[in-house]
Amino acid sequence: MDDAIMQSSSSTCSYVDKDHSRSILHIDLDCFYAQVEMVKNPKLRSLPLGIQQKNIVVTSNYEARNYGIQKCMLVTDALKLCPNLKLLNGEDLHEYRAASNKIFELLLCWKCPVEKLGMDENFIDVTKLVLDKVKTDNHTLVGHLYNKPSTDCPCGCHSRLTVASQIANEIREKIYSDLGFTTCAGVAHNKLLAKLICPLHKPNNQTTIFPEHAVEFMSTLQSVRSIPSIGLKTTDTLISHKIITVSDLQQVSLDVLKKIFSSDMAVRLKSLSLGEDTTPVKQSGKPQSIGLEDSFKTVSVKSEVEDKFSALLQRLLVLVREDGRIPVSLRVTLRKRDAKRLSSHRESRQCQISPSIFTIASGTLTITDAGQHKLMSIIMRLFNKLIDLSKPFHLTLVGLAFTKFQERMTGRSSIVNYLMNDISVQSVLNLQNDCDTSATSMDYSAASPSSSTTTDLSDGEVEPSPKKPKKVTWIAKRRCLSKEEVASPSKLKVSELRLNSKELEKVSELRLNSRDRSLTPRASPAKDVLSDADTMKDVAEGGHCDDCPSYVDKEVFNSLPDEMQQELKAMWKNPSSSEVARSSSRMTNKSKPNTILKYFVPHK
Ligand code: TTP
Ligand code: MG
Repeated sequence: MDDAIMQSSSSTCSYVDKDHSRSILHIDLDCFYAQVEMVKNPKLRSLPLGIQQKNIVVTSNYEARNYGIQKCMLVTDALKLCPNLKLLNGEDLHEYRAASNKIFELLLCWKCPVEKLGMDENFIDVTKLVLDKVKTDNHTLVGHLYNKPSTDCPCGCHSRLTVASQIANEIREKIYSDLGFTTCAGVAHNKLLAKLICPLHKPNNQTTIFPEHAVEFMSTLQSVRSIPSIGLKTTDTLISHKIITVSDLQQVSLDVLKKIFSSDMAVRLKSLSLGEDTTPVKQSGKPQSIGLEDSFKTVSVKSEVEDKFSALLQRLLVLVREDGRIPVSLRVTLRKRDAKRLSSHRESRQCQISPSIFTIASGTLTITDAGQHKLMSIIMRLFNKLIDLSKPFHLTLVGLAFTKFQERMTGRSSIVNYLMNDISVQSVLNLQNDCDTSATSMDYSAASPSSSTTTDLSDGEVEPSPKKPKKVTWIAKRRCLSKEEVASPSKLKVSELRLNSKELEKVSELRLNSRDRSLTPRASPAKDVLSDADTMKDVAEGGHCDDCPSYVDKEVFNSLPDEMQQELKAMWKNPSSSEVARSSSRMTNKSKPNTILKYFVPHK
């Protein structure tokens, strides 16, 4: 590296001034796919085992690693190193995903923020837990420590991280005893160091690093690419300026970096090189999209593409069922090979789909043959838009992903939130006969999840994004809705809630759209949504909860989440304070979005 752009990093010694208050764990499963197979079939443990995807060994157990087998090695090369290598096909990720979810759920038991990173890694912010425990007893560090401390840090981080190492050990033991998986853990005061220190003693071990050794540890990393948030493009730019190792990055002056990158980026790169990272552990929820891809040599015939999509769809539907949310958007991806240029590129198209393609049976998301047929026709329509079939085409990958979802159940505390998802869907339905043709030129950009994909709203499958209810958009789209598409499984909530006659009476001059209700998928006749006649009569018979008005169906009431029951009870006690009542009072204010008002349509 040029001397001219180097500077002494004396500031790197001032770790004492920095904030070390957090205690972060990074937990990584050992040889994950191979372990899943070994847990399933313990006889495999004593064999060198490789997990094969296409012609690559994506991972292997540590027995196989003793032969020099590395991740992502060609099968042919791996077999040269270890002719006895037992190979299992790992292209179906189903069981790996299931194991990953179980681990994540187990980690939630510690009641700390858990951030899932890929399938076999998780961050856990145990700061609060540590603060509770650090006051008691003397603590001994568990596992390895990256360098012995010369002096104690005045902020007390050594004690805290020592306690964190005990918690890491406790968590790892629990994962092993409950699920049978061995793990590695990194313990540090930030995510960057926890992740980077984690693999230092593999497998089945853990390492802690104190803040004072951050700079020195980072300087041991050979490539700037080792830093997780530095991608390929940034690496290339750094290398083009002869900044190759993390040590180079530590020493280059901030001014020089600012000439290459934006000011913020330069500061971030500098901080990372010194092992500084303030990003929080963000509690993970369900994934934003669920997708699968299949790559192959070349496919140039439409019927073959259809077969590939059909197989992919079957596997994707299994994942969606496990997830439990109702998909409302579907994306198709193709990788096209340009034979002349010897290059490939990806293209995607997506469209919104009706939640009514899916049904709920005994609380489980299901899809009928007709629904699958419908999805296949949507997929092939998107495919036709991506490919000009009048010309030859060569594909090397097809992908399918559900990219937006509608929650079926919410744990949210407000009854208004509970109704919100339905509101967005039902409003589309209710607008069926209320066309505003002037809205056809509306901007649909809100529906586009990313610039890399094309949102195609010209397809028949149109539903608004539940999170972004835009009335005008729905109006513009509603003409595309076919009859079978207008039912919404989410309306089950309405039927279960049974907004009753008394509530409806409060909503003078309004009625629930009976046509929509008759299309509710799961509802049994007994529990179906109210008919027009029902809306005007007291629906409840039989027992009633003590605090409920007589017209409330006790069974339905009891099936609601506790917080919602409480909210309803409070509302019945004091109607003026309730969300529903507040919503009711806004009945005539059409400009207010997301109120219960949208549930109802005025009599024509
Ligand atoms: P890793 O955590 O990188 O590897 P690992 O868990 O198998 O091994 P280690 O003990 O070193 O942590 O990846 C997790 C899983 O992801 C791995 O078991 C297989 C899969 N994987 C791929 O599918 N493709 C890849 O390129 C890599 C690196 C992993
Ligand atoms: Mg791993």
